[in-house]
Amino acid sequence: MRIDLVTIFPPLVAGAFEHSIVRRARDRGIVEIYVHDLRRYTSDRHRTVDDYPYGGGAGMVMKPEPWFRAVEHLREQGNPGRCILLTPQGRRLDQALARRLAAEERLIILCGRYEGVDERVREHLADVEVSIGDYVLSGGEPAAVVLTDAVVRLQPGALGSLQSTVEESFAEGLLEYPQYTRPPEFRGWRVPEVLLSGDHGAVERWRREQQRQRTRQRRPDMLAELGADLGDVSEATS
Ligand code: 9D3
Repeated sequence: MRIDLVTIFPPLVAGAFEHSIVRRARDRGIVEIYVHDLRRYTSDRHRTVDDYPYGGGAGMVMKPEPWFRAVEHLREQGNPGRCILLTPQGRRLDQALARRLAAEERLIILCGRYEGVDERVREHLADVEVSIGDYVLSGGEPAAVVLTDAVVRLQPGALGSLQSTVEESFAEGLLEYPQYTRPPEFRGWRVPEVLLSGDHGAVERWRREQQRQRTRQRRPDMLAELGADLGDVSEATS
């Protein structure tokens, strides 16, 4: 997979891809990631990327021309890919959307800034608008880091061991169980006895129960979704 990111702050995103799983996936040739400076695609002496909003109002709006020049230039090289505009008004990122984007050959990710991006960019350049959640960021760059991480780790071979993928998909839909490592007692807080017992069946049951309790207490919305999914399955098979 190839990912191109366009931003006025390349260093803000580039550093995030030089460590950990994304770094390893790049080193292994599983994913190619390129970060492009939007200002390279301006044509005036001051490399202007924003301007005053028509109709007035506070703040600046990002001009359309540099975005179109950047994406059209990138698309001259091979696969047109899917163009994603990161914006607070986009579709909320979840694991299902991450999976769908991870299946693309190529993504071109646009990071907006200022008060917004000229509407013609979302209408005529972006294929999809994505938000990472209901909180205010200063720009699309942190969202681009989040989206890229979610998509890269889904690429076949990106995770070290097959184990992690299997366990992850098995546990999907529930929160994680509590995890412990040595020492067995730390400042008087003991690791639950069942984990020290060596009884693998009991450990498995305890973890499942912890997952269910935790999910019920903290994320009842996830249980509702899981229930709906099971309903779908039994309807389909009955
Ligand atoms: C304070 C300005 N807001 C007035 C309605 C609008 C606004 C514009 C641009 C708010 C934030 C931003 C910058 N954020 C993003 O570009 C962004 C974002 C986000 O803020 N939250 C979650 N996901 C994303 S993706 C891009």
